[in-house]
Amino acid sequence: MTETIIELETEFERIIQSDQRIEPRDWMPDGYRKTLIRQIAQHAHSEIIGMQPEGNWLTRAPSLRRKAILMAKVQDEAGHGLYLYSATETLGVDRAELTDNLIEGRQKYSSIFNYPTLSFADVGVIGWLVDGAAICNQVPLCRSSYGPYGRAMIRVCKEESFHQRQGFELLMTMMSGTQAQRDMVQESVNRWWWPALMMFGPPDDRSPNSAQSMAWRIKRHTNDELRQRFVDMSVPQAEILGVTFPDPDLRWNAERGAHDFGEPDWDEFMQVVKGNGATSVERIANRRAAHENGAWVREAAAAFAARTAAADTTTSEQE
Ligand code: FAQ
Repeated sequence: MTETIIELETEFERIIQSDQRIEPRDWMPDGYRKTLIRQIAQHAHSEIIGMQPEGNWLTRAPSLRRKAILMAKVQDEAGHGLYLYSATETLGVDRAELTDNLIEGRQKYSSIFNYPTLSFADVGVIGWLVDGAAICNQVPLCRSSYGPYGRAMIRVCKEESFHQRQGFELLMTMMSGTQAQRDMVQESVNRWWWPALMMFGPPDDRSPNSAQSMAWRIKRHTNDELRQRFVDMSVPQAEILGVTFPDPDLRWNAERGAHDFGEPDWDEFMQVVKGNGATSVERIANRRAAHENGAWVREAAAAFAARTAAADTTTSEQE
């Protein structure tokens, strides 16, 4: 028996070290399974809760075109949540259980969705910076060692890239408008910049999961590496737009070949992660209400499935 477990562990390690994929039916250590469930569920919840901040502007989009674009984007986020819940289900947990974990506060979702969307410019800035940060973090996850997660991420990333471009295009339009529109964009960038940097998670020396997740090749880069990549990517884009980031320490460091930047407020991050963000209570209350209001749909679908299965059994018995 012990020998068998050693053999299974050796085979698992061989697959990881040779950059192949672990698939649902493969043996995996309990810790690997738990880590994946934690991360993928948190990611799925983020996509679903992430529909709310932008959804807030659907009824007030300034034109039919902007409304259609926004509606399509918000629907895409729902799709991402569903692929990710499906990926989590391959690890042996039920989606209903994950939803309960979210609305009962037992599982997290991204800190970024606990901030309010105060102007329509926020729709553009979320597309540009939040989807931009999401892409930076998620492109390496396409090579995550767990097959269903990596494959789900490929489509998610394609759609997120499109979202990022729509955000940038919206902001370019506003920046070539009136002074009031330009001010609205800058004010929005000022509010979202630091929360966007926090999306990458705590600094590496305070990230308890990174080392093991990197060893298992679930994560491919540390939180700080990805944060740096995002800053370097965003600075030239801000110059093209004509906006600045609210960080007096942000400057090019020729020696490092990268930008130096200030420290995000990690106390604020911890507060938000603990559920004390500006909109934390509202986000979960909305999700809970949507779940409760959808109970009749789930019951109807289950009743229909049971009736169809019973009819199939009767037909096959008669044949
Ligand atoms: N917010 O040890 P680490 C999107 C927690 S999708 C809240 O570094 P790890 C699309 C972490 O869970 C955005 N909690 O953790 C969209 C852990 O707590 P635990 C979501 C956070 O897992 C765009 C503790 O802190 N993306 O935006 C956060 O190795 C627009 C210690 O941290 C993903 O989920 C945070 N920001 O690294 C939708 C990507 N950061 O569980 C709508 C996949 C950390 O031990 C509109 N996830 N924590 O109690 C990941 O890459 C990783 O999970 C990290 C965190 C990098 C987020």
